[in-house]
Amino acid sequence: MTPPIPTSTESETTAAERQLYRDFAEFGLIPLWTQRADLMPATPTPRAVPHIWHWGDLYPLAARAGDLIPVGRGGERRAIAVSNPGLPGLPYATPTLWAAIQYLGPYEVAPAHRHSQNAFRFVLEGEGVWTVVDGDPVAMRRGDLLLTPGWCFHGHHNPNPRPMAWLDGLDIPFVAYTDAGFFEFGEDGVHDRSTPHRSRSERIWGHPGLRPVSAPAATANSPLAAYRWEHTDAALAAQLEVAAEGHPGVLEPGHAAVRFTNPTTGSDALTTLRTEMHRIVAGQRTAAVRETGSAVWQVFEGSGAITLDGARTDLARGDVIAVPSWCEVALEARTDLDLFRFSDTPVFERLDLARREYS
Ligand code: 1HN
Repeated sequence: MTPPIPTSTESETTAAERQLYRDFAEFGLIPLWTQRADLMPATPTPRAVPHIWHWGDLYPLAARAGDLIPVGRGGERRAIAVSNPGLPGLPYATPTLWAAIQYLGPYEVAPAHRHSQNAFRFVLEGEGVWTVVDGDPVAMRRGDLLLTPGWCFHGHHNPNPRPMAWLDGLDIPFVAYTDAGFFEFGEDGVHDRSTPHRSRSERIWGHPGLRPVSAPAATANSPLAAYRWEHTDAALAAQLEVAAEGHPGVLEPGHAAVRFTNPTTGSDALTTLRTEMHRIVAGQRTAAVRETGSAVWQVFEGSGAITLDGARTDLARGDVIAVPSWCEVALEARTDLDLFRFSDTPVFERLDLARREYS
């Protein structure tokens, strides 16, 4: 068969079309019909990929930074972000979440500042640093979640001869993408170097089911600066205990979970970040689930494995895992397995973009 010979009308159309596309470009326009499948895929197609960083690699590198790189005004923090291989060159765990290991050496101080971005610290190991949040010194200990809500001044100081490292989580990529960020320096260093066991915020807000009558009805972010491991641990243990007695109260058999909430609203502790602790009993496996929005997990204690879109990897204490949107996740516990998880889910729920599917 001979190929069709273009008619003069067709070649003119083609020349006219080519000129049309050149003119679109010149006037800063892009037509939908060349882009539709990329703009609106049938299901999410994240650039971020599932990825695991091992604590055994993170900690020694942070310690080396501790020996070589001072902490002070300008850089502000000795925080080393995980960079998702699907987002090359960006200090982002996922398109919306920042996760970093931060290292503070003996007697070091990270100067006070504030920013629009919400932040928290989660302590895998060690203790002995105080984070001072709007003038309130908050002790950091293993298993604790410490909040630094957006626009609160905060600095850290280590009055001890031992270094300390922890996981920082922030909504930096989300705030960057939405051009919503502001930043301000605070006092140089941290003036209040006192070291109370309990912060003022915990003394006011840290009593289950009780709120001060004089406090504002609701605040967007939680006024409780510290969620202590002893409470988290007790809540998880009690869920499993109640389930073992034959009553409902856990997610799935052998899988307990708690969410850190704002005591003034019952919603997530931070407006942009969901924070949770999960406990999976040895030998149990969670159902495979995919969700819109992305998450980062850190193994707090125990060992097991995670399967991400069908690829299974062993997990050890301290491992940090990036889970992109719509990636199928299943966890299995070899020993009892405690995992901290944070995600951007509150944003997706507010915008009615949250979806979840069990396989
Ligand atoms: C920050 O203020 C902290 O306060 C940690 O510890 C990480 C990353 C970027 C910008 C500010 C902290 C940060 C950060």
